[in-house]
Amino acid sequence: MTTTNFKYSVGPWNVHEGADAFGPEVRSSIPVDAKLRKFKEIGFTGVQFHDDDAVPDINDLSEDAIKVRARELKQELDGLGLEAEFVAPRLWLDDRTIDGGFTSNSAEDREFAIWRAKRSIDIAKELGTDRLVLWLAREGTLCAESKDPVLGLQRLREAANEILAYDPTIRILIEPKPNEPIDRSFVPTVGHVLGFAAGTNDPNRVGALLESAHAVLAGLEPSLELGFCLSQGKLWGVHLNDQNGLRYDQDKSFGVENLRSAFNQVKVLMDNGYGKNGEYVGLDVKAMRTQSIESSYAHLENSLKMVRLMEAKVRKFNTELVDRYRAARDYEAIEMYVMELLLGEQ
Ligand code: XUL
Ligand code: MN
Repeated sequence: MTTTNFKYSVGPWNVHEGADAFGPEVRSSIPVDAKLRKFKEIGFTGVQFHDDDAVPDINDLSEDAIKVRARELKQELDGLGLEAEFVAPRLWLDDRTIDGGFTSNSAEDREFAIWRAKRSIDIAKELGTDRLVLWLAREGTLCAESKDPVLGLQRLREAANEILAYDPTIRILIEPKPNEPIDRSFVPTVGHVLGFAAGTNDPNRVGALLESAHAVLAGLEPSLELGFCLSQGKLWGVHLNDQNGLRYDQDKSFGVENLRSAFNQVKVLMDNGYGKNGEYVGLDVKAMRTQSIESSYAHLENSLKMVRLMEAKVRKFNTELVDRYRAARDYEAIEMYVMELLLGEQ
């Protein structure tokens, strides 16, 4: 029987006010400390932070003041029995990152991006984590000819090397996404991430965070993308969620679109001992805009429940039976067995 000691994590942005590209907020804001308490109550032990989730108004503070604020947050987390999983510089909101951060055509803007990445490392160290997540939101093109793709990758490599040199213990987890907000990303998939990692000054400290929806947006199957990273010892984080095909990034609750894929995602994690080096099972899910403030956390509770239900299905999976079907090359039988397992008929 496969056992797990999965630890679960979530970010403050996963409880939000419901604004989308076409309409404003529909729910009032919930203060971060209230969110943290609720996360713990629901069953999360890890918290994912953007730099400015951890230290609001980060651009206006001195480097020392940023560390002081981060230390205060660490105390709060300790008090709640929570851990910081990672810190990610929010490099897509500022006026100075309109054209991207590390790959912006403006040298001044690239410098700002590096400054934020270094401050994120300072915060991470204060919070007791060695994980820096880079979602490369605007590192790509809206207009194909606006950036040289080779120079873009070189700039990204220089940035990664500067980050690696800034702190000898920090690990970079690149979270790829093929599009949105940009049209085309320079690093659209985990395959690109691992190729990119190999060209940095310390490939052992550059790995991947795979988000299910982002793999679907690239037309790829998330469980295979997870398997690819696991086969290289490079799956250092996950953002489980779901996505209905090639649309805007939906961040749906885990498993609500594709049960079989959800099952296979949990299975590949469990079969390969994901978590044994302290990795978290992270969620990156959004509440639907229709929901009232009272159900601000339902998508998190539901996603967690779905992961756990899938864990139970994986434990029930009859490996001996499937091995026999494999030997007989009876793949129709395997397929039906999995359907019945998921439908509760096994
Ligand atoms: C964006 C996304 C981000 C990252 C963290 O699509 O997934 O929330 O996970 O910056
Ligand atoms: Mn994500």
